[in-house]
Amino acid sequence: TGAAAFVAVDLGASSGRVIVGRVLPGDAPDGGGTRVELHEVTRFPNGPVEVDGTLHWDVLRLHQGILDGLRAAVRETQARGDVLAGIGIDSWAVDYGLLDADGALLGNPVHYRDSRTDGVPGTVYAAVGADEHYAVNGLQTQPFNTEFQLVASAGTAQAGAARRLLLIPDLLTAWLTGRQVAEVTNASTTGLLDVGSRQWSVPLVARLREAFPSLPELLGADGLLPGLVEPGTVVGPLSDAVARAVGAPSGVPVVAVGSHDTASAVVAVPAETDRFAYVSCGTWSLVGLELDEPVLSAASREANFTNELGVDGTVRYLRNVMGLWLLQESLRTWNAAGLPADLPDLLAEAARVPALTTVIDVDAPEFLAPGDMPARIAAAAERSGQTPPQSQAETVRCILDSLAVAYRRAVQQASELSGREVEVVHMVGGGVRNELLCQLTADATGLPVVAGPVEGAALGNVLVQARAAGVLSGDLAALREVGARGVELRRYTPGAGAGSLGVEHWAAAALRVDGRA
Ligand code: LFR
Repeated sequence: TGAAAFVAVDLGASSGRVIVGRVLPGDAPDGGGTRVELHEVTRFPNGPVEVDGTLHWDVLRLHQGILDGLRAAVRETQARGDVLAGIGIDSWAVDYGLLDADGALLGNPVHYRDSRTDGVPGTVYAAVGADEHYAVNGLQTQPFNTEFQLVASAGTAQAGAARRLLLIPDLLTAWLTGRQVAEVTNASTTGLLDVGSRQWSVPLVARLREAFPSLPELLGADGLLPGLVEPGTVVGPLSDAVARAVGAPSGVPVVAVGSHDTASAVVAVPAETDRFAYVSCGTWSLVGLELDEPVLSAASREANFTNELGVDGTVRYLRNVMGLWLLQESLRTWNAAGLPADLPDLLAEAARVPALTTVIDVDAPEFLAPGDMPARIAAAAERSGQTPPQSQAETVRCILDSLAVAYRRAVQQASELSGREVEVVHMVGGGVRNELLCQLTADATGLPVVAGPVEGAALGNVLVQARAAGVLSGDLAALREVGARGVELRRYTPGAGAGSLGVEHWAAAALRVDGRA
């Protein structure tokens, strides 16, 4: 008989992927040596669509991409004689679709980089304090947190007509199954969850509705928010209509995985000790630790560390670093201006630019919105009294060095604020293909870097499904062992790159970025 095959739908800000994970038994007599083989079936572009000055997601196009991917995955699985044993969807966090009383989508979901939330956190915190928030939700302040999006849109006709709010993966899951849930890892990015109880916070929501009476009802029988489920819960079988449309057998379970992509990516970190930090490296870089309990101290809040929920009762204690968005948006700007910009060439050239020539604070809010990124980087360099990058390669080098400086700060601070020692940095996600960035991360942190898997979120998605189906068993460590077996890992040693600088240079650069040197 064939292998158990699971479909992982992993939606990123710049592309969506449908990936099949086959769980292959090992040849050890005790069944040991089980591994997962990942195979990308389809990939489709994703990105913001601006209409009338508002940035949206083209969520119907994403749904179509999922259907096309499922159809191809079913065909492949059948050709191999495998058994299609589950489907799970993960995506970026915070964004949502609103449904009316008939269950119809009210407009296209708004993109988290839209400017409608500019200034909103300040308004909200003036009414319900930042400290009061953090004590309950443990969440970082980002202008795009779901809570702030809801306040920004309160009183609109659309909000008035809304009867249900579904986060993006939950919305797409509902379109596959007809069932509405809120998966908890992603719900933890809304701002409305109690990080300790892993339940919607009744008191915090009440305080918000008191302060902003035009906010719609959120909780209770008439509330917008559906019931919560933990990762590993079967939401329901693929609906008959969808099963027919994609040629799938009936009854394939659709599973709530760690539906926040970062939660799935952290499951796939091939850690062998609990003294690890991770950098989940895609459009964003999520840098932090896996903990058993949230860190809710004032110092943690001031450092804007977030306590997002992970699989199996864990907490993802991390900071959002602006990530490869800076590079993606630079390439887009150059291409739009008709300048040749080939990433492999630029990276090769950037590797020859001396390290730490120019470093900027990548997390400055001015980098969040789409637009001319090289110009914003040059302006930031100039403002801090440095020579702005003079070429595309220098701009790329400035981005990579500055990301590595930000990783260094985040790893150090996470360790200090939580009291957890860190011995190794794991990099997962598409960004690990960038070898220069991996080496710079080792140099900057002074720690060994283990890079891989590239499709971290998809692997974590498959591992959680496989356990829910009873094909795998055990705790996160057991899942990680299985996951690590199927992937190629690369190791980077601090100081070992051509032109690597010692860690003291990175410490000095971090002070420069902080304006303390
Ligand atoms: C990464 C990510 C981050 C979240 C950001 C916006 O893809 O999910 O974790 O902060 O996107 O949703």
